[in-house]
Amino acid sequence: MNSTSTRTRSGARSFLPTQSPEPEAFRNGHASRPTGVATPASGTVSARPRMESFSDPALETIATKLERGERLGFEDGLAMLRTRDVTGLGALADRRKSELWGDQVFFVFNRQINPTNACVLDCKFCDYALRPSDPAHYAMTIDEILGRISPELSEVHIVSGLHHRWRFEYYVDIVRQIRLAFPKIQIKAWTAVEIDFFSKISKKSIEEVLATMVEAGLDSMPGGGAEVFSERVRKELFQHKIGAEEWLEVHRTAHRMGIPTNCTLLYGHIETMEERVDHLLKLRALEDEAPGFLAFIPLEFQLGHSGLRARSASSVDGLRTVAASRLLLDNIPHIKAYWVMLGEDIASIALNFGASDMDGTILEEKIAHAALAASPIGVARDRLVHLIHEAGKLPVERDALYNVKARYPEPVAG
Ligand code: V47
Repeated sequence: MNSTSTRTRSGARSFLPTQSPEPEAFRNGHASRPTGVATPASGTVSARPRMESFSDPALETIATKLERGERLGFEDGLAMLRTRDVTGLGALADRRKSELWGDQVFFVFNRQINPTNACVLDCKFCDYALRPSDPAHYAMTIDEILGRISPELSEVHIVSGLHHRWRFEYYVDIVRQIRLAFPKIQIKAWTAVEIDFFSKISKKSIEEVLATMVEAGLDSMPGGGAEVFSERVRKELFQHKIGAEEWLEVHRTAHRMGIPTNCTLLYGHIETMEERVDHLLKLRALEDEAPGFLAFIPLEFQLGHSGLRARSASSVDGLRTVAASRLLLDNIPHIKAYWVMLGEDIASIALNFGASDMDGTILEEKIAHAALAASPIGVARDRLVHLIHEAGKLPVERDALYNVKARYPEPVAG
């Protein structure tokens, strides 16, 4: 593990680094070693004098709080999401990110697999899932799933629809057969929504479902399905899906069992800024209570055929959301710039707005592309390395659990 993990009595552990980044991350002229000291769960104690100046007085207040190691609150979150001084906010978030990770930006050689798009939930915002009665739906056999995997991958990321006929044992077998065929590949599988569904169809507790998955080969869990923790939005857009309490309970249980997970926010649809901030604070509270998040991924809503909005969130809104997340989620190690939904260019810019991870090569993205995302459906490793270099950062290839696999220092000119 790249970060020093700190275990609590329940088995939950924080992956936030307890020390400044290793000096070798700063070879090849990639920035000087940061002087700030990251203090988990309580913001930052910075040894550096303030370099930023702000046109928005709210950012002055926030910068002062950060210098004092004070935690940011709800009003700070709102001010960050609304500020017109987006570069000032970005500078603050980039400083915090550098205190945690230096100039390193992480990515993984991975593939996404979506075993079926048949789903019993019928969420209004989702263009990927089809009703079970729709003859156009697909459902993969285990051989079809295995056929998509090659041994060089570090991670497979599996997210599925909730199939009307598949039994719990089939979902377990997907994990088991991948583990048997590719013992070195880490398996990041099933969102909290799927785990909750498995619990219902198998009549097992969340803990039993997770234990069965771990025994079959699961290494970590992705962060999807959280959408936005608002009952108002849930009733409007995804009324049959689990709400905040159940989503948080699945991740709480996973963390207590020592399973690392991610978390997400789906933004840019009908949610308010207040609902975004409330969502972020609920994630932060869970990480305080039962640590175990590796990364937070802000997912920009892709309009697709949903008709929910005339336009997608602006690029500036995307950058503010990344930066505000970095500063509010002071106890979560990484913020991902998810190039699939942000687009490659904005994702590369987001690496100077607090993001420290680009997810990965992905190779076959279906969810955002069903909703007409303009990004490629997958990218080569070289492309991610290039996007990270373009942002002036140091690309670090990792595995699913953030063990470092390779560093890609910029070729020295001349
Ligand atoms: O849960 C569905 C969202 C999620 C749309 O954990 C949409 O490392 C945008 O969670 N526009 C799946 N988003 C993706 C996801 C994810 C992606 C990358 C990394 C990780 C990780 C997790 O996508 C779903 C849902 O929240 N989604 N439809 C849409 N039209």
